[in-house]
Amino acid sequence: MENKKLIFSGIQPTGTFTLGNYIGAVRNWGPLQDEYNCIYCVVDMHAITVRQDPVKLRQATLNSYALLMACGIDPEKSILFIQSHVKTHAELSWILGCNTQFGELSRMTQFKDKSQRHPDDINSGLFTYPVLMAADILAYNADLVPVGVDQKQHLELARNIAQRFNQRYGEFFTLPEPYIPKVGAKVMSLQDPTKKMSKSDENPNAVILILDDKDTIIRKFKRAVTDSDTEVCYREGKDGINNLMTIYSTVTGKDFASIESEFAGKGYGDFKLAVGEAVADHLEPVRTEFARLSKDKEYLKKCYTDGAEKALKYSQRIVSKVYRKVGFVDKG
Ligand code: ATP
Ligand code: LTN
Repeated sequence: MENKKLIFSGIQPTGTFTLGNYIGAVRNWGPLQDEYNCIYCVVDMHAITVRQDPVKLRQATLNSYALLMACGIDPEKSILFIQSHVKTHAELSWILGCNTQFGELSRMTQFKDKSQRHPDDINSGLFTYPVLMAADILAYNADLVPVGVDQKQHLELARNIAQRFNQRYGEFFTLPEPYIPKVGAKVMSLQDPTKKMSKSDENPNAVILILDDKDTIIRKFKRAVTDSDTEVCYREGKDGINNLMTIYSTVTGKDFASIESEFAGKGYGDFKLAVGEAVADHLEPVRTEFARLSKDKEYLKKCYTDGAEKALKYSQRIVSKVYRKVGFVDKG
């Protein structure tokens, strides 16, 4: 690979990507390919920290892979693979887990949220989830990690684990930096704009899926919860409108001031319709490309097989050095 900074990121195949996943993370991954060496993966091992139906997980993993390509990730430019195909992630995860404190993991807000939502299955994988995420990143010594703001705490933990390892065993890991977009780092639910838009929301009207058709997208935006005011402007307390303005701004490239003047004197109805249309039009090429790619199973298979091979080769070099550093005997 060329001598550029290295980007790593991953997404869980827990369903179709939402507009939040798209705006906060995935849409930024494609443009980074020209400036950086990029490694992206579908994190199926993370997905099973919450119960999954095996048949659905397999399908969702393949769909997520094709969706990433449809969103502009080019397997010729980036290494694009499926996490469980590359054994070094699990291997490094064990070592990093032995350098992570129980107390640190107990403070993770995602663990607290998810264990509250699934009280009958607080498994140890859910608890050590951030260790596997640190392994994903550190197995490549990545410099930058493009994610939405909800992943910031996990990234800070990854940095702390790397730092501790370096102190114990000598400088080795690069400390990864989060790469969080200035606008759209946290897209909110359309039904409760104080809550993050999430794949696992049980209310379908709260979430725009990037494969929703135009009518569905417009209908969901029309029903979006706003406030009793009438003015389209970005202001504290107007969570619903702020969220719609953020979405509109990221898909049209317009700033808040020009959005405010565009809708001055118009009602929320006009604004919601405009947001719905802009989002649907923006996502149209993704839907078309996804439909095309999904038919070509052989091509997809070739891409993820090649991707896994490259990822293994790259990470194996790093993980075997880690094995040596911690005192494991060379296999010869
Ligand atoms: P789940 O509901 O299954 O936990 P999720 O929707 O939170 O899933 P992830 O696969 O955990 O999605 O996240 C993939 C990427 O999308 C991460 O970088 C995450 O920060 C980002 N992301 C997720 N939701 C949002 C959101 N509402 N706004 C901005 N970015 C988001
Ligand atoms: N935890 C992340 C997904 C994820 C990830 C990673 C992101 C797993 N491994 C490595 C960046 C880098 C999430 O839930 N969004």
